[in-house]
Amino acid sequence: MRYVLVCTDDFLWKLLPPSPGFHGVYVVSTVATRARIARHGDEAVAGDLGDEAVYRRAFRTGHEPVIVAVPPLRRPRILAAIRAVAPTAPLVLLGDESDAEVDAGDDIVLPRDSVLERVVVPEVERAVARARLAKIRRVLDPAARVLILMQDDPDPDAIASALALRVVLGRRPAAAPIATFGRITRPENRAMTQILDIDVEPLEPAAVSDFDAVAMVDVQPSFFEERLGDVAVVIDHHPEEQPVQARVKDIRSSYGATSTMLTEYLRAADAKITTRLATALLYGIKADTLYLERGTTRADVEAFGFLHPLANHNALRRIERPDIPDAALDILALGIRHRRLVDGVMFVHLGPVGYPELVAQFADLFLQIEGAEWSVVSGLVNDELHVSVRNVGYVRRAGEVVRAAFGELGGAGGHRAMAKAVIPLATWRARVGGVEAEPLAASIAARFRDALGSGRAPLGS
Ligand SMILES: [Mn+2]
Repeated sequence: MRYVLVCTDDFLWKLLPPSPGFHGVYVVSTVATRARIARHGDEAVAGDLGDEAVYRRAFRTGHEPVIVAVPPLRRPRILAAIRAVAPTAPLVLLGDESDAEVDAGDDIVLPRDSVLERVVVPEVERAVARARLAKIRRVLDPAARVLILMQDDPDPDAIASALALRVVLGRRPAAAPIATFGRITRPENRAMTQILDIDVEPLEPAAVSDFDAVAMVDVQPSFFEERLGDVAVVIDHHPEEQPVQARVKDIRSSYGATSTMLTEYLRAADAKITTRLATALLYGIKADTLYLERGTTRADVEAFGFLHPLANHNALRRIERPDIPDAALDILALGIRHRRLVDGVMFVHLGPVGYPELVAQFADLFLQIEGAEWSVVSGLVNDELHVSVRNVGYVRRAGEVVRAAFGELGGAGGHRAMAKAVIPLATWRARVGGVEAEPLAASIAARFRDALGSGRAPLGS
């Protein structure tokens, strides 16, 4: 795009020199300045900035964006001259201390503060990240084998952060394995490691001594029962409840996700961010912040915006919506046949199901049925009754209703739009009644409707 840059001297030429995406004509006051700019092969015109004539030579279409940096006292005449030639050109004024009083009309005034805020501060933050990174590398680079340790049932934020740390350190998997003392239980998290091909190793605590250094992500030493000895690096966003003993610690509890912190490290390091890594980090931020709804800072939104175009959204969809096994379709068919939609609540009892996640998956599915504001899907898994609840989001909090309906019988809770209860069948038999399909479904619906009806006020009022 061609610009018209207006300034008495060569300040704008020095501040905004021509570049591949940015070229134009510098409008200056003196022939000497024009000559200096022209000697460098750049385009300039000279003349009285308060006179239309110089702008007739500078503009070609009259629609070129204009950037103006001139002393405040001369501004009114100069702007009038520009407007006489190019009345509709987009115009940005570089401001100064007197700008509070300037009425710029439709023009944009770029206050001096914003240069600090938009140009200097982000670069300072990058420099801070680089300095932190240098500290981490000084501690970890001498180690032949670095253990990247996550919590016992690692979640997407932990897994993505671990993968990112390995890239930040420029290490191959063997030189920095990603490990947990526990195992990954949630199916979406297992799907994440499979679809994105991330190697998470189960590790015995005793094996920690085989490594030359331990780096923790999304977790702190005090979260472990095991004693871990010397910890080299801790990068985490959980509040520091006990002082963390580590050679380098970076704990930012205002952040929604450790993945956000690692995204900053990757950018500071100018590391190559593959599609796989971007997808993992984006999922890490999404999962920990409930799609930027919970505990989100500007940094999380910034990292999210940076990663979004780099990620594989097909892979993300496959992770978030796990496959439904063929055998589950018969269970689904049974559920569909016995479904009941009552006052906007879709009740479905599936009977015995192979594993608990199917109940949750079908709860998502049944919420899509026309007229359903809630879906309440139940199933029997081993000796437990699982109830998954979803709602459209603008009604009462799901977690609250589920606690009221089932809290006295077992584990129950959740968030605004999703919740679940898990009740031992023995408790249900003793306290409520039969666990055969019909009485069970009827009791679940009755308890849920009671809880829903007894709510004090709908959400948002
Ligand atoms: Mn986290």
